[in-house]
Amino acid sequence: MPSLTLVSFDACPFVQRAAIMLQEQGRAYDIKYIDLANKPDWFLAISPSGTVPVLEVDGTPIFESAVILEYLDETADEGRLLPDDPIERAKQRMWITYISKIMAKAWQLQSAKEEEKVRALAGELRGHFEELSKQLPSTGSLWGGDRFTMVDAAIAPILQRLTWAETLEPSLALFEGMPKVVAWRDALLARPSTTASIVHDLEQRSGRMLKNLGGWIARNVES
Ligand SMILES: N[C@@H](CCC(=O)N[C@@H](CS)C(=O)NCC(=O)O)C(=O)O
Repeated sequence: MPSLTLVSFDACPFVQRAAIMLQEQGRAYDIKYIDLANKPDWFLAISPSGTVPVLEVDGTPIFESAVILEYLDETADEGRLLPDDPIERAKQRMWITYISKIMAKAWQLQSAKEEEKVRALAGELRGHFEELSKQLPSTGSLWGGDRFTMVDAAIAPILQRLTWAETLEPSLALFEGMPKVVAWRDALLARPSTTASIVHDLEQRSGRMLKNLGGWIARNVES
């Protein structure tokens, strides 16, 4: 098996996608944390867009979280997550792309300084979750029913952060009236791979980071 090193920033949901996949597969890996505010030269040499995650495979860098997920799936010992049928594979890839766009909006909601902007983004996010809700199966609480899929790995970090955002500002009601999405969120947040893929105090650290950025939802967080 090749040696795997995940180049990481501890609060990054895109890194967490890769860490969830590694945890689900039970693979051994090292983590190298970098400071995104002060990117080292060795990092910029392997990540042309300057973003984490990067997965180093025996020293070869792979960047872009969705590509890393696919690499890990293709090299799994057993239990591939992407199905054999090309249409079913395309469906997972297209919803992962959709979710990646939601992640950008979720970050804007967490860091926006004005309440009005936060409320508008919350409305847009509710629309996206309604769309996802229509795709969820009628039985089981995961994207694939009882089966964990790559879509689950891709969305878990953002469902986790938006749940933390709601703890700070319950009136956001991001999942109100969407029982299937709530069950999906609860199942993913309770999964060992979700908890094991982050530093244990990330919720508190993220709250302080958002407060320092002037985020409206974090206005009451103690610094
Ligand atoms: N499309 C990229 C997005 C990764 C991304 O935006 N990572 C953020 C941290 S969460 C980053 O590295 N930002 C650094 C920067 O933009 O300077 C992926 O899926 O890997």
